[in-house]
Amino acid sequence: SQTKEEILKLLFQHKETFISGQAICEQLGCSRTAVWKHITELRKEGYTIESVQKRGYKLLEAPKRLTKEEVLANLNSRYFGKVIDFHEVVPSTQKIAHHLAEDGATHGTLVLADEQAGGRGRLGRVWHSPKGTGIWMSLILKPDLTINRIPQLTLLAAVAIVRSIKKVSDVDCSIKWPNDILFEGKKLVGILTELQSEMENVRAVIIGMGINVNIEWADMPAEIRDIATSLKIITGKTQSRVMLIQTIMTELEKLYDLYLNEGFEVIKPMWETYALSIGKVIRARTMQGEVLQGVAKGINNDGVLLLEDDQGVVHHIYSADIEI
Ligand code: BTX
Repeated sequence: SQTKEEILKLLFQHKETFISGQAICEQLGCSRTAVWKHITELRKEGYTIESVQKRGYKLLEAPKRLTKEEVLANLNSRYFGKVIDFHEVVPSTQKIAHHLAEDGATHGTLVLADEQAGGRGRLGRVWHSPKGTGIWMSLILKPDLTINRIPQLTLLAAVAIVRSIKKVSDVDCSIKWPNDILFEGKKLVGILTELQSEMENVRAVIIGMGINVNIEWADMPAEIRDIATSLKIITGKTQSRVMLIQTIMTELEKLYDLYLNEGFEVIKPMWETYALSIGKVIRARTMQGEVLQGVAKGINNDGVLLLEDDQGVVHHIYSADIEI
């Protein structure tokens, strides 16, 4: 129920301290008996909650499950992730986000799942999203931007995620244009940006983010074992999905505001500091199946990749798979 969720949020916010039953009642406008009833239910769900007379309640331990209350409890953003649509298991958060966006979901709504049974990448590829081990989420944005600027949002999201991973897990990763975040050549994060538009007008943008947080090597499907990694594999430690989601929401919002105020020009140099392929010989397989080889010169102000072939011709690449 709504009240139970609110109580849980308060308990997470006061994690190290006691919060009195009285304070909970006053904040939520419910009775002491109601509070006590919900605390009992939460205990049944696996929360260890200490209660001491005259001091109140203190959350000692939460089940390892991902919950939206824990994410919301200490979220410092203004819009991003302030409304969370959480699911234990879904086919794809991307699909749900599309429906919600059509039904008028607000800017910054986040669809989050503990497991995806039909997670997808670009061109209908599979994105493996095993239970309890990763961050599988889709952020709904309602930007006032023209269609040609939308690819910039993928690059912006990549910067925000790289920075958040550094903050939370102290891991330095790089970005492979356009949508992969790698660590030592292995894929840690995939980003899928999709949009809903009417003629030239963007109605909604959905940024899908798949982050391998605590997936272990042994649990990876065979087909990605050689190409994928996770924060746990890299650091040897279980990492907090909650903290990473919270950090990504704030970082992403900060960069997005900056982007709206000052344009992609300010995001571009940030992106370039993490970019992997600039100055290197790469092969680009475009979505039309064309293969181009040459030196990656960088990206232009639209976020388009510039590739110079051995004749000195510079090609503009809008979307492709890159081999380095
Ligand atoms: P992509 O098309 O660039 O990459 C897909 C490829 O990545 C697959 O063909 C496979 O080789 C590899 N792969 C699949 N699963 C994993 C994994 N867990 N870790 C590393 N490599 C993998 C990338 O597409 C964009 C992925 C976005 C995923 C998010 S999750 C939340 C949202 N919902 C949804 O269905 N998709 C997005």
